[in-house]
Amino acid sequence: MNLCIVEYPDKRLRNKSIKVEKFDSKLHNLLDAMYPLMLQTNGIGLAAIQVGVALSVLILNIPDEDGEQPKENLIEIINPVLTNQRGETTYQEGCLSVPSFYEDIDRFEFLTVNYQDRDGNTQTLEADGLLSIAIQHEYDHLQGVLFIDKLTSSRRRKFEKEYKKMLKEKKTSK
Ligand code: Y12
Ligand code: CO
Repeated sequence: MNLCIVEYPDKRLRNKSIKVEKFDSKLHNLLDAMYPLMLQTNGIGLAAIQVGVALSVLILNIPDEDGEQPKENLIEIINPVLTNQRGETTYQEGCLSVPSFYEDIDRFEFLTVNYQDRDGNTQTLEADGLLSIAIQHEYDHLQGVLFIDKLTSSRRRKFEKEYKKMLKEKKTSK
Protein backbone atom coordinates (compact mmCIF):
# COMPACT_ATOMS: atom_id res chain seq x y z
CA MET A 1 0.00 0.00 0.00
CA ASN A 2 1.53 3.29 -1.12
CA LEU A 3 0.58 6.11 1.25
CA CYS A 4 1.49 9.77 1.46
CA ILE A 5 0.87 12.46 4.05
CA VAL A 6 -2.08 14.80 3.46
CA GLU A 7 -0.98 18.36 4.26
CA TYR A 8 -2.89 21.42 5.48
CA PRO A 9 -4.96 23.10 4.00
CA ASP A 10 -6.24 19.90 2.34
CA LYS A 11 -9.97 19.61 3.25
CA ARG A 12 -9.69 15.87 3.88
CA LEU A 13 -8.08 16.72 7.24
CA ARG A 14 -11.49 18.14 8.30
CA ASN A 15 -13.34 14.85 7.78
CA LYS A 16 -14.59 13.03 10.87
CA SER A 17 -13.24 9.50 11.04
CA ILE A 18 -15.68 6.62 11.35
CA LYS A 19 -15.64 3.59 13.64
CA VAL A 20 -13.75 0.53 12.44
CA GLU A 21 -16.11 -2.45 12.23
CA LYS A 22 -13.95 -4.98 10.40
CA PHE A 23 -10.60 -6.07 11.84
CA ASP A 24 -9.52 -7.68 8.60
CA SER A 25 -6.47 -7.79 6.31
CA LYS A 26 -7.44 -4.42 4.80
CA LEU A 27 -7.09 -2.80 8.24
CA HIS A 28 -3.82 -4.68 8.89
CA ASN A 29 -2.41 -3.52 5.52
CA LEU A 30 -3.28 0.08 6.40
CA LEU A 31 -1.58 -0.18 9.82
CA ASP A 32 1.45 -1.94 8.30
CA ALA A 33 1.84 0.85 5.72
CA MET A 34 1.35 3.71 8.21
CA TYR A 35 4.20 2.62 10.49
CA PRO A 36 7.13 2.90 7.98
CA LEU A 37 5.69 6.15 6.63
CA MET A 38 5.61 7.63 10.14
CA LEU A 39 9.24 6.62 10.76
CA GLN A 40 10.47 7.85 7.34
CA THR A 41 8.90 11.24 7.98
CA ASN A 42 10.31 11.50 11.54
CA GLY A 43 6.88 11.25 13.10
CA ILE A 44 5.96 9.95 16.52
CA GLY A 45 2.22 9.82 15.86
CA LEU A 46 0.00 9.43 12.82
CA ALA A 47 -3.77 9.21 12.33
CA ALA A 48 -5.29 7.40 9.32
CA ILE A 49 -6.97 10.60 8.13
CA GLN A 50 -3.45 12.01 7.62
CA VAL A 51 -3.04 9.46 4.83
CA GLY A 52 -6.54 10.18 3.49
CA VAL A 53 -8.35 7.28 5.20
CA ALA A 54 -11.27 8.44 7.39
CA LEU A 55 -11.18 5.52 9.83
CA SER A 56 -10.82 5.82 13.60
CA VAL A 57 -7.23 4.56 13.59
CA LEU A 58 -4.04 6.07 14.99
CA ILE A 59 -0.52 4.87 15.68
CA LEU A 60 2.08 6.14 18.13
CA ASN A 61 5.73 5.42 18.71
CA ILE A 62 7.22 7.63 21.41
CA PRO A 63 11.05 7.71 21.24
CA ASP A 64 12.86 5.98 24.14
CA GLU A 65 15.70 7.56 26.23
CA ASP A 66 18.11 6.99 23.28
CA GLY A 67 15.73 8.59 20.80
CA GLU A 68 15.04 5.18 19.22
CA GLN A 69 11.60 4.06 18.06
CA PRO A 70 11.73 0.25 18.07
CA LYS A 71 8.69 -1.56 16.66
CA GLU A 72 7.96 -3.14 20.07
CA ASN A 73 7.11 0.37 21.33
CA LEU A 74 4.56 0.88 18.56
CA ILE A 75 1.00 1.39 19.85
CA GLU A 76 -1.88 0.84 17.43
CA ILE A 77 -5.13 2.41 18.64
CA ILE A 78 -8.46 1.74 16.97
CA ASN A 79 -11.81 3.31 17.99
CA PRO A 80 -10.35 5.24 20.95
CA VAL A 81 -12.47 6.71 23.74
CA LEU A 82 -10.70 9.13 26.10
CA THR A 83 -11.69 9.26 29.77
CA ASN A 84 -10.30 10.54 33.10
CA GLN A 85 -8.68 13.53 31.42
CA ARG A 86 -7.11 15.65 34.16
CA GLY A 87 -4.25 18.01 34.97
CA GLU A 88 -2.67 20.54 32.67
CA THR A 89 0.46 20.52 30.58
CA THR A 90 1.92 22.55 27.72
CA TYR A 91 4.10 21.18 24.96
CA GLN A 92 5.54 22.53 21.73
CA GLU A 93 3.68 20.41 19.19
CA GLY A 94 4.33 19.68 15.56
CA CYS A 95 2.30 17.74 13.00
CA LEU A 96 3.30 15.84 9.87
CA SER A 97 0.30 17.45 8.13
CA VAL A 98 1.45 20.97 9.04
CA PRO A 99 5.16 20.80 8.15
CA SER A 100 7.73 23.20 9.61
CA PHE A 101 5.42 24.70 12.20
CA TYR A 102 5.61 24.18 15.96
CA GLU A 103 3.57 25.85 18.67
CA ASP A 104 2.92 25.55 22.42
CA ILE A 105 -0.42 23.83 23.00
CA ASP A 106 -2.22 23.25 26.32
CA ARG A 107 -3.40 19.69 26.95
CA PHE A 108 -4.53 17.43 29.78
CA GLU A 109 -1.58 15.89 31.61
CA PHE A 110 -3.17 12.49 32.29
CA LEU A 111 -5.79 10.39 30.57
CA THR A 112 -7.11 6.90 30.12
CA VAL A 113 -7.80 5.60 26.63
CA ASN A 114 -10.08 2.66 25.96
CA TYR A 115 -9.59 1.25 22.48
CA GLN A 116 -9.36 -1.83 20.31
CA ASP A 117 -6.18 -3.38 18.97
CA ARG A 118 -5.72 -4.63 15.38
CA ASP A 119 -7.56 -7.86 16.23
CA GLY A 120 -10.53 -6.08 17.79
CA ASN A 121 -9.56 -6.90 21.39
CA THR A 122 -10.54 -4.26 23.97
CA GLN A 123 -7.57 -2.53 25.62
CA THR A 124 -7.06 0.18 28.24
CA LEU A 125 -4.02 2.42 28.56
CA GLU A 126 -3.26 5.03 31.20
CA ALA A 127 -1.03 7.75 29.82
CA ASP A 128 0.92 10.77 31.00
CA GLY A 129 3.72 12.93 29.61
CA LEU A 130 4.45 12.87 25.89
CA LEU A 131 2.29 9.79 25.32
CA SER A 132 -0.76 11.57 26.76
CA ILE A 133 -0.09 14.64 24.60
CA ALA A 134 0.38 12.52 21.48
CA ILE A 135 -2.86 10.60 22.11
CA GLN A 136 -4.81 13.88 22.46
CA HIS A 137 -3.18 15.33 19.30
CA GLU A 138 -3.98 12.22 17.23
CA TYR A 139 -7.47 11.85 18.74
CA ASP A 140 -8.20 15.42 17.61
CA HIS A 141 -7.31 14.38 14.03
CA LEU A 142 -10.10 11.77 14.20
CA GLN A 143 -12.57 14.62 14.93
CA GLY A 144 -11.18 16.76 12.07
CA VAL A 145 -9.36 19.05 14.51
CA LEU A 146 -5.77 20.28 14.02
CA PHE A 147 -3.45 21.68 16.68
CA ILE A 148 -3.43 25.02 14.86
CA ASP A 149 -7.18 25.30 15.65
CA LYS A 150 -6.18 25.76 19.30
CA LEU A 151 -4.09 28.88 18.68
CA THR A 152 -5.31 32.33 19.70
CA SER A 153 -6.83 34.23 16.77
CA SER A 154 -3.82 36.56 16.46
CA ARG A 155 -1.37 33.62 16.52
CA ARG A 156 -3.54 31.79 13.99
CA ARG A 157 -3.50 34.78 11.61
CA LYS A 158 0.31 34.91 11.92
CA PHE A 159 0.50 31.19 11.22
CA GLU A 160 -1.72 31.46 8.11
CA LYS A 161 0.51 34.24 6.74
CA GLU A 162 3.75 32.34 7.41
CA TYR A 163 2.34 29.07 6.10
CA LYS A 164 1.07 30.64 2.85
CA LYS A 165 4.52 32.16 2.33
CA MET A 166 6.16 28.79 2.95
CA LEU A 167 3.85 27.05 0.45
CA LYS A 168 4.58 29.74 -2.16
CA GLU A 169 8.35 29.37 -1.67
CA LYS A 170 8.05 25.58 -1.89
CA LYS A 171 6.13 25.94 -5.19
CA THR A 172 8.65 28.33 -6.78
CA SER A 173 11.65 26.22 -5.75
CA LYS A 174 10.25 23.17 -7.66
C1 Y12 B 1 3.81 15.75 20.84
C2 Y12 B 1 3.41 16.66 19.93
C3 Y12 B 1 2.80 16.26 18.76
C4 Y12 B 1 2.58 14.94 18.53
C5 Y12 B 1 1.89 14.52 17.27
C6 Y12 B 1 2.76 13.83 16.31
N1 Y12 B 1 3.57 14.76 15.60
C7 Y12 B 1 4.61 14.39 14.84
O1 Y12 B 1 4.90 13.21 14.76
C8 Y12 B 1 5.32 15.45 14.12
C9 Y12 B 1 6.35 15.19 13.33
C10 Y12 B 1 7.05 16.19 12.55
C11 Y12 B 1 8.16 15.80 11.82
C12 Y12 B 1 8.83 16.70 11.02
O2 Y12 B 1 9.88 16.30 10.23
C13 Y12 B 1 11.20 16.45 10.60
O3 Y12 B 1 11.49 16.87 11.70
C14 Y12 B 1 12.18 16.01 9.60
C15 Y12 B 1 8.45 18.01 10.97
O4 Y12 B 1 9.22 18.92 10.25
C16 Y12 B 1 8.92 19.26 8.97
O5 Y12 B 1 7.90 18.89 8.48
C17 Y12 B 1 9.88 20.11 8.26
C18 Y12 B 1 7.33 18.40 11.68
C19 Y12 B 1 6.62 17.49 12.46
C20 Y12 B 1 2.98 14.03 19.45
C21 Y12 B 1 3.59 14.44 20.62
CO1 CO C 1 -0.94 15.86 13.61
